[in-house]
Amino acid sequence: SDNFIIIIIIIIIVAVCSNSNPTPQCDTANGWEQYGSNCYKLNSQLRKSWIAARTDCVMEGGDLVSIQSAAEQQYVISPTSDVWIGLNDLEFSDYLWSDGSALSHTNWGPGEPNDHAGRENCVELVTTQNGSSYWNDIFCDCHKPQSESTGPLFALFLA
Ligand SMILES: [Ca+2]
Ligand SMILES: [Ca+2]
Repeated sequence: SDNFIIIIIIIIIVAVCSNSNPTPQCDTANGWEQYGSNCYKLNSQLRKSWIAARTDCVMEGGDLVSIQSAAEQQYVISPTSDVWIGLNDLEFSDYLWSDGSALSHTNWGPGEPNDHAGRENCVELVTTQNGSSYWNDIFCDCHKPQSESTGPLFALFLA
């Protein structure tokens, strides 16, 4: 029975190893783009609340984007001025990413997050005219982006 246990252990190890492919297969035919070890997609749905935007991302197998570094923030520059990202403090007093990743990098605008009226619990990514960007906490039931002409939301596919 010692041999049996060893065989079981080998089977378990093989199963784990075969699952640890670090390279995602981004569904480029459906608009997903690879950057680093993640896949990203501009969601063309216009004017959604944070919850509705996140639901769209989850339905596609991803989540609202989490931004882990200045380099990733440079990649995630919005062509519009206001799109949702995954950061929120809906459930806890600390800000958390909706995909469960840790908050390791921040890009708050001056004076943000200010939790205006005590109910700014979701975060928008604002891109300025010169191409820089910052985060602002804002009401979750705002409909983002406000522009009627273009309106991508960024989503992160969890490979
Ligand atoms: Ca808040
Ligand atoms: Ca704010």
